[in-house]
Amino acid sequence: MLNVRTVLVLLACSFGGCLVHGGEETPAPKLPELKEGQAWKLVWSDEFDGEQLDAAKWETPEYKRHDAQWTKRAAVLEGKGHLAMRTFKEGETYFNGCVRSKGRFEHAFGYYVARMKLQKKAGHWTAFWLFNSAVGKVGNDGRDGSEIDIMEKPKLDEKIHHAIHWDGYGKDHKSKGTSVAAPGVLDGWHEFAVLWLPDEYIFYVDGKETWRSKDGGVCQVPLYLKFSDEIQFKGWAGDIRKEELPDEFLVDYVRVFDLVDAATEKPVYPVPASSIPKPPEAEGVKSPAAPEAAKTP
Ligand SMILES: [Ca+2]
Repeated sequence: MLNVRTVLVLLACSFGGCLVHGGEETPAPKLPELKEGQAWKLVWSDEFDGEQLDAAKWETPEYKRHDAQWTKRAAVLEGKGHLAMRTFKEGETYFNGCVRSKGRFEHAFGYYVARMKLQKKAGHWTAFWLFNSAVGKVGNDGRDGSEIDIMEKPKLDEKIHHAIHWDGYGKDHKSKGTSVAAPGVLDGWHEFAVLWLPDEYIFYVDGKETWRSKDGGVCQVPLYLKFSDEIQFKGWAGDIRKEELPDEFLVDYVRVFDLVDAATEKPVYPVPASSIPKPPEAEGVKSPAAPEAAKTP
């Protein structure tokens, strides 16, 4: 029999699109206001339910990254509907991780939102970002590829960092970023998002606009999604060697929405095709190999 709370949750869900997993209620994200005749259409998501990270959506690269080792063991589902991104030490080696939708989902434009609970210890930083190897193309500003840092959290303060990087990571590297106030961000769950339009990026924390940017001329090519943790002993997040580990950050969901015409459900702007090769249509037809990315920065 339905109790009163269940009925209330079901009612709330039918209007707001919330989900209940792991016995915990997930509120629907606060999507930006729509113009007359427009709607949001969910095009990709992961709720992180179950026990195993979905390999059809994510890869988990393993290599030395700054002063730590990225390992699959640091990017796991913790069984309560969350992705747990862990930071730990074994012997003298620090481990953390990365998940990325490379080769699975690469998209341009739309609203990208994740609900996250941040780390508790200093000396490492959380990031939710969009990337592909085209960021390395020098010239044409960032239109031919930009790194979009939806959020980075390097310090245990009440701020969130947003940034755009383009034209590689060498002498031609350009970037623009900002730190914004985010009261209470170290406690509980928070939403981090970017609305990527063809002519502007608009960043959000908990559904409130925090920054607008047209830096780099706005990326026009599909990017993949990444969640990562990073450690630099002498970096902007402080020195992790002074901290007691383990630590972690959690991701409750990530969702990508296209801004569409409410009547036709077609995006209101042309969305460039993904560069992910399609499977062969007929037997004997070989699909082209995926272009190998340059060394991921
Ligand atoms: Ca460029």
